[in-house]
Amino acid sequence: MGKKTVFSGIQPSGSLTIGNYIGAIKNWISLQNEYDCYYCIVDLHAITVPQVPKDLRKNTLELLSIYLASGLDPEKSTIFIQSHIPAHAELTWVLNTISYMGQLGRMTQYKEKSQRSEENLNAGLFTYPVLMAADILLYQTDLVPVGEDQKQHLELARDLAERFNNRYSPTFKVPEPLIKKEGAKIMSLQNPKSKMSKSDENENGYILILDKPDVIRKKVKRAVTDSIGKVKYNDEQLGIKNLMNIYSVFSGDSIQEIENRYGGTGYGKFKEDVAEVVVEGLTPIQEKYDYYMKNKDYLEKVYKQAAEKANYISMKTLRKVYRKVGFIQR
Ligand code: ATP
Ligand code: LTN
Repeated sequence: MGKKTVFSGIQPSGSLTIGNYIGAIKNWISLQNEYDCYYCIVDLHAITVPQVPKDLRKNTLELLSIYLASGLDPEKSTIFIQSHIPAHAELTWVLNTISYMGQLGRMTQYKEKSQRSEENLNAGLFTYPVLMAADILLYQTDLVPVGEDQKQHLELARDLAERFNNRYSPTFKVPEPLIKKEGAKIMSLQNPKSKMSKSDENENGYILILDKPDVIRKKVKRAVTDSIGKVKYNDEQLGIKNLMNIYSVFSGDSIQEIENRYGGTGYGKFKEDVAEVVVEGLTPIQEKYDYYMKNKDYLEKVYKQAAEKANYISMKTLRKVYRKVGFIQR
């Protein structure tokens, strides 16, 4: 009783990178004891770009296995699949009616994605952040742990909550983003000016959570750095800065400790050690992942049980909303 609520989600749209792990999942784990946490697999969001149905099913179970293997605990957190809870789509519709086209058109992610697929632009991509707002607001969420790139969407969720509350009467909690400074934005290993992204065409740009040790070593070795040759944390050396962030998150060592240790050794040894801390961090996750993927019955038990709670809580909010906008009780 009295615990604050946390909500976050990831799309089951392909293999996760260490950017997703560091920016999202890793932070979620530490919140489990203190908060009432909802961790969602947002499959409704995933279909805003074309998906092969059988791959989407597979990716969904893979993502659930990664959640569990990383340390999300179904005894502590509600780990569920978005499409299992009808209230998400239903609240989205209501929120669509108070969303301004202009504001949605200014969303950076929408602008980027719409430039990439100009001829086949679907309306789901446009209202994507409204669905995200519905996810968050249904659970009366206090805190939303995400990477830096989701900040603008969070701002929209807050605007919609306030707009609804003002237009009708207080209904939604206004959520706060929780963005960790270290690792909020892990950059591409090939271009440290752009975000590490699983949709990068160059696979050397990202490390996947499920990449094998040798692949990780190879990718880190090829990571773009500079000709300065000194391991120092600053904006002149974005590649090195990014590798230091990765090292720091996986080892728990501070940036200062890393600078002291490698300041005089050059990049070769530093990169080798970066690869090793990443391998060390990911190996136990990969082992547990294989275990969960072999236990589909267990996975089913987890998401079905969680859906019951998510459904109960989300319906409480949806009923209020429907009453306030003037719908007759079902
Ligand atoms: P894509 O790269 O295909 O556009 P994505 O990797 O951003 O997708 P999402 O499902 O959109 O994947 O993001 C899931 C979570 O991971 C979000 O909280 C997001 O902020 C975080 N995240 C994604 N990439 C990074 C990154 N490079 N650094 C830090 N956090 C990240
Ligand atoms: N848009 C988010 C995924 C997402 C989400 C959410 C995150 C969907 N619904 C609710 C936090 C809370 C992304 O990371 N691309």
